[in-house]
Amino acid sequence: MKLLIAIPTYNEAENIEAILKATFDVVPQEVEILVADDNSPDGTAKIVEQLISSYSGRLHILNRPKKEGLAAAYLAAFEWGLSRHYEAFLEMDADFSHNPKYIPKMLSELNTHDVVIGSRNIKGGGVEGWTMLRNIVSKGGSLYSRMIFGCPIKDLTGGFNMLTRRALEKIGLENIISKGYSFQIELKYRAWAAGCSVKEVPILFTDRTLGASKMSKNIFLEAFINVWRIKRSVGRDTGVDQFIKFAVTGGLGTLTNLIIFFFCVDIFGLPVIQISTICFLIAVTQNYIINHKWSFKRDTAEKTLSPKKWIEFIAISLLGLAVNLLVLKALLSNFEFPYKVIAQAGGIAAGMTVNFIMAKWYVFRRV
Ligand SMILES: Nc1nc2c(ncn2[C@@H]2O[C@H](COP(=O)(O)OP(=O)(O)O)[C@@H](O)[C@H]2O)c(=O)[nH]1
Ligand SMILES: [Mg+2]
Repeated sequence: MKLLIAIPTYNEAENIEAILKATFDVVPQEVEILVADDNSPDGTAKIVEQLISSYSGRLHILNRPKKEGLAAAYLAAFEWGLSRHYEAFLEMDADFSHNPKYIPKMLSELNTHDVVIGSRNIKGGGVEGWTMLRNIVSKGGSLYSRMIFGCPIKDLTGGFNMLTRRALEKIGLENIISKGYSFQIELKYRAWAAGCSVKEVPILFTDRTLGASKMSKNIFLEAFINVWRIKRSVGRDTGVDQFIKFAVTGGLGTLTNLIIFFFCVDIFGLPVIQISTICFLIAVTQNYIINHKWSFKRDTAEKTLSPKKWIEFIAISLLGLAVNLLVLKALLSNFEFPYKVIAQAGGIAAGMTVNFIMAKWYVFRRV
């Protein structure tokens, strides 16, 4: 895949030459780099311009008149690449925080995914050289936005991300509202919300040794608030519609169960317990199929039905049943009910909620 590496720079004169060399050393021949410089006072752009001839067509520069923030630089770089022949894009810092050695592995994952994230927050990944505070800010930021978005990506704040042209088109760059660092969060969340398949690849992030970070308290606060604006702007619902569909599916399953039970037991006189078990399995299978194809269609990781997920779904259904019975028992032994069916309704509500959460976050979970 023809990859364009976009490197935004602001005062990276100390790093730029070395990072370009280190990157070109490890990537395939057809990979190119675009440096998007905001007229750095330290002359970063000059250095790049002098190197262009020695990389024979593989190095480009986008000179921007003034400092407009990370988001604007990346958006301009993406647009530059989209209007040319590139099929994939990589975001990367100029400061060696993102080790170019991970690029080939990320690129290979891009054959089967729309977005590949260099992730510090999964097994095998991590951060080196950061203060505890900076670590907490980054991890906390990822967790915070994950929770608000209801999105399972573990490293939402990171800036080492690869996206296909298709992913950028699905996101619709004109929709992006972030100006600063929340751009990284927004880009990934929008891609995921638009249905892109996302893969996290572990990376060891190393703090810069040269030059200064542009991260500040204001930038952090901006991101903190922006997460809510992004959520509103994307307008992805929080799962209420999924819950309703899930409940309808459960109702249909119960109906199927009762119909089969009626014919087998009441008409043909077959044994109650065995038939009831079979009815349960049939209803649960029906629920699995409808949930896969309808309630969680948006989220399902697998394109097709799978025996593994079917078994998982049976397991969570049994768990839901257990919760139902436990709550029923607890309610009956602790409270006085005029009708026991009220306690059963409570049990069903609890069981269904547990079931729904497990279905959404385990069985049908995407990523
Ligand atoms: N063009 C451009 N690049 C920027 C701007 N702010 C930061 N950068 C670059 O974006 C990358 C990430 O910034 P950095 O200071 O390393 O942030 P940190 O890694 O979060 O500490 C670096 O390559 C910076 O030079 C900006 O306003 N414009
Ligand atoms: Mg950096």
